[in-house]
Amino acid sequence: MCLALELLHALKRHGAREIFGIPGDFILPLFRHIEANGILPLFALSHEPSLGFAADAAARMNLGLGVIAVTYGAGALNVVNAVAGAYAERSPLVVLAGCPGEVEGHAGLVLHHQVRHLDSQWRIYEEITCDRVRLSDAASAPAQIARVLRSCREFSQPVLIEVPRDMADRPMAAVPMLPPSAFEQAAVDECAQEWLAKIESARAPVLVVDVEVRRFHLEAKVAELSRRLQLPVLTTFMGRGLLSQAGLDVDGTYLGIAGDPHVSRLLDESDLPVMLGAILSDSNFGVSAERIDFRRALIAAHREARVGYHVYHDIPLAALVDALLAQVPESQARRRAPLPANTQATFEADDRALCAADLAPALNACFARHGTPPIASDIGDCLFAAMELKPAPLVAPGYYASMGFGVPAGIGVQATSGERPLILVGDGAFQMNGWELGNCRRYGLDPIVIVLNNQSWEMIRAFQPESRCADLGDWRYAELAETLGGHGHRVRTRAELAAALDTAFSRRGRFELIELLLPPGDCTPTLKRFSDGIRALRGGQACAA
Ligand code: TPW
Ligand code: MG
Repeated sequence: MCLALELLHALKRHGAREIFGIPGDFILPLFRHIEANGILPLFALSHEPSLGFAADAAARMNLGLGVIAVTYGAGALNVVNAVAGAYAERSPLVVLAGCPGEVEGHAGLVLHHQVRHLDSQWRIYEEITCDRVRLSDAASAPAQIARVLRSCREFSQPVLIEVPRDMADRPMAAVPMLPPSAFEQAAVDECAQEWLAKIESARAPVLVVDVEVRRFHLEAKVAELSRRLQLPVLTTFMGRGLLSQAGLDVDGTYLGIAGDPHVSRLLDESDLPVMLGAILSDSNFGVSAERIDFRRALIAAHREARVGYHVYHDIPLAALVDALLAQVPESQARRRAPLPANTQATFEADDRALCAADLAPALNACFARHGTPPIASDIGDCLFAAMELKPAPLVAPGYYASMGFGVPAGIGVQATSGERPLILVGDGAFQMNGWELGNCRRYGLDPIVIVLNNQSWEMIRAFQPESRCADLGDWRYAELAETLGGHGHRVRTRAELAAALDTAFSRRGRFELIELLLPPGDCTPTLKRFSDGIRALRGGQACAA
């Protein structure tokens, strides 16, 4: 077979289900093969950043690989921010990027889409990928593709595969499936033993789970581990929704000063946080009034495991969880009762004007009637509203925090899983790429989209009230929905919101956009506590959102 077909088959074998792409002449030969044989269906969107967000969300959702196909330079560089987000938040994304063929690269002319050097694209991607290959030699390409796809899975981070324009049709051997990278089982066992001894002698150990637990398919095993160890379990902000499908009610999501004090106390007063797959970011832990001392924690993430001052290298999270399970006997004891959930599910559908605090109760009540969908959220107050929802599978840029994630991420979730998602997005983020919804009809996608229209970049206003640039005006997003092929609802009161949600959840076929008219200056109780808390922690100084 040819290089393009072998590459597509290899992607599928490694867990890809579809490709999000925008063509250009350097990648057109590959697109011909993508379209002709249907090994992986193609979802063409409108703007490259959206490809990255959609594929990233697809990877997070389906626990496989997200794939994008873009042209040289203008295409690949247009998606850098989304790939950077996937790198930071550990999402396995494969970037198939076109590049010049061998002959044209040496013809003495600079080529269109070339920045500085022919390999500027490659150099820029060095910073945001964990492995890379340029397929300029068909003989060595199968082994190199295999290595790169293994890196993508094992580090759960983006990789770059450059496909020179003249290589797609070259004959190539099949791509082998490499065994997992070697690690020392004895080191993993010793680490597990050391961890368990620490847990045994701790006064108040607490398990904290974050995104790598999902990335490496460990939710069921970690739920079982927490049952056997009888430990309280928290998710991080970034890990909200984890374990919600593993039959375990977690004690809550750690939001420090912005969260439920009972939940925060579990971690703030713990002498031994046991952190599985945790990103030690400010959004996860900077909200602690106690300034968590990570030297007293057990931390496993990014193929490392820490115990106090020392570090075990090359410890895959999955191997460590297996070793812990092997060393902890099955417990007959019932798991201790988790803290009661503080998600409000009663909602008075009256004629009072909406405020941001109404969104979560209205949605929780709606989920009770219609079932809980997977959720894709943007950054902004909508993500704080998501923290007030009943835990559900959630994809959101909780750490890297790029606006523009929500709408394409929802498209990615439905494209890959077939499940109808709920998308939460602010008006500012919707302005960036909300029109991607126009692609839904072609692909038979019908997400439910909630636009929080507070006519402002409210997060910016929360941190710097004097900034006039945060005023966005009223764009009447519900009317845009009709133009883009969906149904729009513009709601002002609680009764209107409840009715729009019921219609949206029971009608299928087109996307449903519910525009919530919220007063500028209003925000969810969680964002209020978060911004007040951050300001207090930083001694009243203004900070960037
Ligand atoms: C790509 C900085 C973080 S939140 C925010 C900005 C500008 C305002 C969001 O407005 P929106 O939501 O969507 O109306 P809300 O609830 O605050 O009103 N550029 C990028 N990403 C980020 N995070 C910013 C700027 C930012
Ligand atoms: Mg806004």
